[in-house]
Amino acid sequence: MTRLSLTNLPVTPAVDPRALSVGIVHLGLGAFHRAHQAVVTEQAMVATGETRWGIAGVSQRSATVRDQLAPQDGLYSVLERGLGDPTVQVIGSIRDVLTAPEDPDAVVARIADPAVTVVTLTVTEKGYRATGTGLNLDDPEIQADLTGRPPRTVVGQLAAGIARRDEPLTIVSCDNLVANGPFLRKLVTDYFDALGKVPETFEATRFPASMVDRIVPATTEDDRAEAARLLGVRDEAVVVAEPFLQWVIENDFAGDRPAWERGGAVLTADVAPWEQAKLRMLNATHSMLAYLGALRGYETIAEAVRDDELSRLSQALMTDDVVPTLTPPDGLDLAAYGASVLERFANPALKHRTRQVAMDGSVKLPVRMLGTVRDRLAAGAEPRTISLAVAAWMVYVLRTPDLDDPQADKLKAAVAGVSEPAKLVDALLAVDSIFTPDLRDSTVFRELLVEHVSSLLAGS
Ligand code: CS2
Repeated sequence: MTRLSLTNLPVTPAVDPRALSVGIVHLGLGAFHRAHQAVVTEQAMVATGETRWGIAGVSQRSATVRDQLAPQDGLYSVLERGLGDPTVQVIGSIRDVLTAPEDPDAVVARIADPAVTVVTLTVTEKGYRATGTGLNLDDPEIQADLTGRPPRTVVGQLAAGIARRDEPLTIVSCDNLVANGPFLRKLVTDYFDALGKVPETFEATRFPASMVDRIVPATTEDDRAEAARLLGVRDEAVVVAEPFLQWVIENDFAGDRPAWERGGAVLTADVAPWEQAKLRMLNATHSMLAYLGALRGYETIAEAVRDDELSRLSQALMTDDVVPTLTPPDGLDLAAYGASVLERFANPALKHRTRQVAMDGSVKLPVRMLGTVRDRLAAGAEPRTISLAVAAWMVYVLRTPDLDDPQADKLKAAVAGVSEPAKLVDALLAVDSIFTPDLRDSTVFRELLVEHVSSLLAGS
């Protein structure tokens, strides 16, 4: 079958890709970016007629995405799977693809390009190479970047790009982190401090926070076949997504930016309440369903949330533990939001695997679960269901031989040979890159964990 490309265009992209110039660099060219920011950016250009917001996407590890996109002139499709028939849309906003390990200098040169005024990032939690409080200066890749080699880490790339610019830049983190913008600013500051020199343009560099939301499971061969059926041409780079898409961005830019609000995003003065509601309600419940679901043998999140008990627990997690910790953003009804999250999870067409959501627990738990635990303990409450979610992760770590986690070796070593509930809880609570002393020392939390781990271990 012929391959999607500019000369084989079954569905015309909403903008003419040939007319676009690059104004944005995106670090982390995974499926999420292609189903989210790249779509909103394209829609913003359609609405305004602007052509200067083409994207140069950077893959941080392998050349797979470049090899998929290059023969297709950067084009790819988004296969939307909702309750009705799937639909497909061809996206043309990605105009250049770089593979960082092959040419790290080219990445820095792109960030330094005066035509580029915005850098966006989706590099996942672990891509930031942070400790709980700042940049992980013990990370060997950070140390190697600090010696002055062409940078390989995200923070190193940003710092080198900023140092080469005359005009200030805006850097928008689009990862699921608490206060992602200020957090990234702190990491880049730590990097410059370790270097011992801060470039003049850093002062004016902006790091707006942003909240992103769209469920984007890994693409399967079935999805590629479905897209080919709908398009009539083969697309190796297709991404799958639910119909829902949300992007809330703090309106704090150093220079020009795309009119993302014309492409469906919300620009606001304060992202924090949106972000907190999303991380604590959606992402925490997602993770709990992933761990409990995987332990019950469910392949997908949709199967897990259709289990009556897991559905009830999801509801309890949000209502009893999370909602009391939140200050909702204006106009957001938290009960309705929770119900809509569960409906989205139940979408049977998405086939989002529990294993995929379960990965990288060591960096996800602190962001999506432990803040809720801390707040409930401080309020003198018993955080029952959120503790079950943490306990499910503990049992998952114990039971999963090929754990997919940046700290897998450390976690597996901690639980090796452990079979008693209290020992499992203590072994994992002692991992100080995940649990802070206040949590480790809480008898209420520990007792809840031991109780839940006991019943999970006994249950199968
Ligand atoms: C998920 C998220 O894999 C995960 O950890 O919880 O990727 C989730 O699908 C997105 O944040 C939804 O916006």
